Amino acid sequence: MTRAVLSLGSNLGDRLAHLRSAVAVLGDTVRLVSGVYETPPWGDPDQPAYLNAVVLAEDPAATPYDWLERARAAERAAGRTRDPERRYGPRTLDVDVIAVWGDDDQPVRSDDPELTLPHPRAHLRAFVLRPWIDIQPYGRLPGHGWLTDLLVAGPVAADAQELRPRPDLEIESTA
Ligand code: PH2
Ligand code: MG
Ligand code: MG
Repeated sequence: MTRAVLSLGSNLGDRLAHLRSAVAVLGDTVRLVSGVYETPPWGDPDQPAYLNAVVLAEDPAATPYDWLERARAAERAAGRTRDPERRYGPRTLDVDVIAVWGDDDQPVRSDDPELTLPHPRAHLRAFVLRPWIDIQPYGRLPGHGWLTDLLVAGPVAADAQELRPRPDLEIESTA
């Protein structure tokens, strides 16, 4: 299995540092990193705003579960704790596996509740679609079509208006 799109989100503590640490944990598998967006909390409004970004990573040896394990390792490294009462509550770092493509370039499909692929709600999340478009303007979400179409569809379009690009915050410094 080769390519994965991962979504990063943080709304507790040093949010940018948490996004950066996720990219550091993913290490040399990282191929492209999106810009950073400040986004209103989705699902549970009683929490601080998020910083969100998306990463394209590649590793010829990685299975889909390896990507999940790496995502969890990055969350642990950022001191992530889970509140079972609050599924959409605040977090230092959330790393979600959005989609994975195999050697044949075909998208992996999985119904495993631990790792559903493609991510079952990605097409509804402006905070995933918008940064993803930064790095893959002609990208498609398997099963749903062009990212650019999804971003202007229905309720997502309204959320997209609320995202704020943060060009002052760079995950990967070129300095
Ligand atoms: N993640 C959540 C719940 N709500 N809202 C925004 N804006 N960004 C997120 O990454 C996010 C959220 C659960 O993972
Ligand atoms: Mg999430
Ligand atoms: Mg998650």
